[in-house]
Amino acid sequence: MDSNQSLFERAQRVIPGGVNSPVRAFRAVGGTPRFIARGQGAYLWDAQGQRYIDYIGSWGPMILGHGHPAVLAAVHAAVDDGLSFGAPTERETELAEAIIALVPSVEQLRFVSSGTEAGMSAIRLARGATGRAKIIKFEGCYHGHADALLVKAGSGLATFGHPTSAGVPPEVVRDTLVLEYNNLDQLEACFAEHGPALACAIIEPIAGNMNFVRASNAFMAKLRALCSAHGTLLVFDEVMTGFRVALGGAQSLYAAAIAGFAPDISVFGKVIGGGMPLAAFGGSRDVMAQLAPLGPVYQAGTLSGNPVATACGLATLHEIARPGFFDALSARTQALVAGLSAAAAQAGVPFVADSQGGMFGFFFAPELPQHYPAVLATDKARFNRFFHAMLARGVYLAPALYEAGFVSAAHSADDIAATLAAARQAFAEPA
Ligand code: KE4
Repeated sequence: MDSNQSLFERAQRVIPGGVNSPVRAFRAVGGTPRFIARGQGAYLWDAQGQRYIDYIGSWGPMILGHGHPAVLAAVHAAVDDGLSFGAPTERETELAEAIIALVPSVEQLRFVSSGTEAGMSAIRLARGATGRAKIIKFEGCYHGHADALLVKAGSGLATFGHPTSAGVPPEVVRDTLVLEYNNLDQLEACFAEHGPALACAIIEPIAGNMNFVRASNAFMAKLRALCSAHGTLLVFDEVMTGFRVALGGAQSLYAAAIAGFAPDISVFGKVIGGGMPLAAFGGSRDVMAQLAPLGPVYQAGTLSGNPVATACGLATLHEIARPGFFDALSARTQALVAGLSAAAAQAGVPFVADSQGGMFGFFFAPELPQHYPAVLATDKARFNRFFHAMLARGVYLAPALYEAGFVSAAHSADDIAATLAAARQAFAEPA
């Protein structure tokens, strides 16, 4: 069996960086990426037969763990009926109905094949529905790699984006205004200056793409109020948080805390595909009526609503909607986070952690960051050492400081205990 290193060297000869998504290359943490041979339950096995407790879960989709029998049965049955038709199927309607039943703010939705495609389409829809060009995003939030969203500007008042990626011309990001997450003053100032020109504000309600940073209720309430006052659409990017932090997504948590709260457009992915390429964006009937073939906003996709992916997603949603699922998942994740904090405290290591539902994050810092600059100020070197100390002990955490972690329903109390035992040793390692 080839080693991870030999597989990595071979992959790099034919695939840029040896990976099909940059974060997989371990460049943030160093070392050799693990080439995964298979997954089962809470575990992954790499090409060398090494088993890991998996806290990435394919970056969120695998909320049931790998190889859930009901999901595999649904996928096998769908495969036998055909891989793709390019024509409508009943199961697309079933999955749309299932999602809409769980998310009151969504009356209609459209399936696509990735979170990027869903986020990109949501922005185009917001611009088409409002006839406006400018959009707000927040520093540290990631909404996929569509040009207009691949922007990271300096802090400070809404500024013209400076693309972090080559190939994104200035004219494409001219209308992308980047604000500091949780910064009420910047929000007020931006709407005061640009309000009538703002098509939408897109936000990760819990920012998993800067590890784990919550938008405060005050900030979210203000964002909602300013969007409503200026006719700007509030776009909730729930690709990561949807059906992960709660059955109704992060928006269900804000709706419980803020009277009448609801986003105008929601973006979903990851969990709703159960590990297959499937994402969606949705909103009110009026907004969604702007989409072709009904309205002037064009959006399309050869594999959108793919029959195998919808079977996988539907089976996954069916399982997570069972009574008690999220209570159990939340309790398991909270036990992990509390145990990590206790182990770090015992070792005298500055460490903070947080979780919601089956999503968690942690920082080597004295307190939880509230925005991207604070995340940047945490101890990244210590994070990287901890990552490798855990990997060496068979615990696979996200290989980057700016990523969240995920617990599945397959993670047992013994898996959490084994993780905490490894963490106690890792925290004790000399800095
Ligand atoms: P995809 O195009 O990767 O399916 O989704 C893009 C996306 C959109 N919105 C949010 C909030 C997301 O987290 C993502 C994708 N997340 C990353 C990990 N943080 C996917 C992993 C990767 O890039 O390989």
